[in-house]
Amino acid sequence: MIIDRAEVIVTSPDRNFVTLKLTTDEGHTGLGDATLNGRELAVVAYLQDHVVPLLLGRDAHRVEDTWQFLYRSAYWRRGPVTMAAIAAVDTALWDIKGKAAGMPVYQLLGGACRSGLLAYGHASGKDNEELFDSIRSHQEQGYKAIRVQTGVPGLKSIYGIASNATYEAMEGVRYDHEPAQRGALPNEEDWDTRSYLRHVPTVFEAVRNEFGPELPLLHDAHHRLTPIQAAKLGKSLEPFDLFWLEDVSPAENQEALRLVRQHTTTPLAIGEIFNTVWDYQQIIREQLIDYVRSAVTHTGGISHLKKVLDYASQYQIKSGMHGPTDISPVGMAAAMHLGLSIHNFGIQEYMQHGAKTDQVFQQSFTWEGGYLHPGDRPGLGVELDTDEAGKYPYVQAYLPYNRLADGTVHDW
Ligand code: CS2
Ligand code: MG
Repeated sequence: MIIDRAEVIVTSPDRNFVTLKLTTDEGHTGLGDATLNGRELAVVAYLQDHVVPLLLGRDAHRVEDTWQFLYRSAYWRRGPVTMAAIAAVDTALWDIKGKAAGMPVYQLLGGACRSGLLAYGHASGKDNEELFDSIRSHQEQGYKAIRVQTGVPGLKSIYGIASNATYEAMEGVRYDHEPAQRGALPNEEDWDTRSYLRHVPTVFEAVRNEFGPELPLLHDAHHRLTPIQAAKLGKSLEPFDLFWLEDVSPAENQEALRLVRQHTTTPLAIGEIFNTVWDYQQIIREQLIDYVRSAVTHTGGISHLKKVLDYASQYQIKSGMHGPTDISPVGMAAAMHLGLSIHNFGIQEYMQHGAKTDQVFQQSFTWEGGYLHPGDRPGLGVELDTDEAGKYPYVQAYLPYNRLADGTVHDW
């Protein structure tokens, strides 16, 4: 079964998506998500100019060999652009293999280890009243686990707050549909760690008082704290029994987590900006995290992320796959198939895509009682309507960045 067609499809229904579509001489098609938020066109060029010529004529069944060929023959390895491109090819080949075998991908990966995937949603609010409303609306939508993001007094707009005024002006699209804003330049946001560290524990205390001790609560510190600040936050949140605290400190310095571990038992989740197993080696081996946050789309596809999660399972570290709206419906489907088949599944992030996106991507997953299931259609169970996709050309968009009060650039 030979790959005889490879298309890189860019569409921007509610936000920009990059999808690789492979077609074989037997008529099977496979889709792979290659969306790298705010840098989409770099992956388009990598695929179109460098990878597509290498795929035509290849045996579509040789998934692992193709992975190794694309990774090693590139000479320049790792990194977000390369690994998103390889991920798209890998995912598309698993989709084709499932269709050729007449099986959903999770069956090829060893079958289901559970009946469904616990998922969490994004509740947020400028203040506690708005936050409580957002938590209730997520519970009404069926979520059994909820990520809590809060505004901080004195800061105009910070990560994760759906109703920041600036965003409502943007075509009426609520923030929780998309962190990257369409426009020629990125928006600047303000940040102050001391006011954040003072405020966040009071919010979790209020949430626990309002919603009780059982509800699994998650929080994303989004890479903004120094190791000792991260340790302080983890410790101050211990009374509120978080499911996880995410991206507490920029993860380039993996040793930093040793200091955090020394001071707190709050579970730690890291990895959404990692791209290979080598980014995890030290923090897994030293038991410095509890959840692997990588997405299939950014970590070399199903084949490579499975290797990361198999390695993590030896340390009882679980999956917590990245699933915001900049992971396309194809990337989400791949995450669900992998998540259903591994033993060390922890939880799946699930931010719901917009209505236009659901028109472009026909999906067969289910969401019931707080659990996701990829469905049992052969392959991944997602098809892309190219006519519908053609209605939404690419729109330049950037993620915001941060500056401190003295003008210093800070992690966003
Ligand atoms: C976030 C993302 O969902 C998360 O955990 O960290 O929203 C992240 O900001 C975006 O994916 C960036 O593109
Ligand atoms: Mg995150």
